[in-house]
Amino acid sequence: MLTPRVAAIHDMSGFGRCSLTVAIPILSAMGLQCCPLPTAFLSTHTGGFEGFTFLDMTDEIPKIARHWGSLDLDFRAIYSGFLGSERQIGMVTDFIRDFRRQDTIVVVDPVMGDHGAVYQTYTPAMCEGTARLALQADVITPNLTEAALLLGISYGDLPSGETGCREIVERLSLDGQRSVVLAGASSGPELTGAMCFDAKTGRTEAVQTRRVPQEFHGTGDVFTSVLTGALVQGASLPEATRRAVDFVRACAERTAAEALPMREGVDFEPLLGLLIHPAQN
Ligand code: PXL
Repeated sequence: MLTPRVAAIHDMSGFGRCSLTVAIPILSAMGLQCCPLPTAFLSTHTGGFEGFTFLDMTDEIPKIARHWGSLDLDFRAIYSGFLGSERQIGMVTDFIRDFRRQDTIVVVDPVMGDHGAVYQTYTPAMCEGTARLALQADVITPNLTEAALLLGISYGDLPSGETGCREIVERLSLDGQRSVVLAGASSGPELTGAMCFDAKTGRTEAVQTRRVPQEFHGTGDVFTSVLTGALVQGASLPEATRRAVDFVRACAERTAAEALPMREGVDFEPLLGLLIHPAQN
């Protein structure tokens, strides 16, 4: 059987564990072929470092897409995340239009910010574009900051608690047309996880685990990479969300025990074995 392919449209940050340095190993461990389409190359991610380099790859994207098109590649998933410029929004939209087949799962992680703040390189026009790109998705995976931006409300005005998170995912579902997995949704003081609305069943479910009382960089990318991999493996949305929530918790527990600086991301590499697909052993 052909190893399923995932087109992963994210930046490559050389240090700090996020985007492609997370998506490639996670999808590979899950038995999937990750085909990276880099949006930018940075020396580090932008959260907590100063003086990072930023090589914009915008002009490469249509060339890569054209070459892949000439090879007739098909992808079981198209998974996009951090984008490098406003122009990339139209390019990623075109990529989805050109490569989407009947069984392709389109996951748009509407990466824009975290903890109530927008990332340094994300302009208001890029945030508007991200919302437009997210209209093409089968599944979106915002955190709370991104959910507020997509809803056009301020972070402080988000409805709170489990009921509030249910309301958020349902409002973001485009009348039930799009699945939404809200990352970082908490149903109680000792808990964290996600709230998911599944457009296939019309059901909203909280997927929770015990909270590790510390914040880490890059957990959104770890989360959505595992979720995407599990969906390609055939898991339902709530099952895929459970795998993602449990893996992020395992990473957070390990990283908290090692007291790594937040900006270095989660120490996920020694835990990749948890994701290995049984068929591969
Ligand atoms: O984890 C999201 C992300 C991805 N890529 C880059 C980032 C961030 C968040 O800060 O800076 C370059």
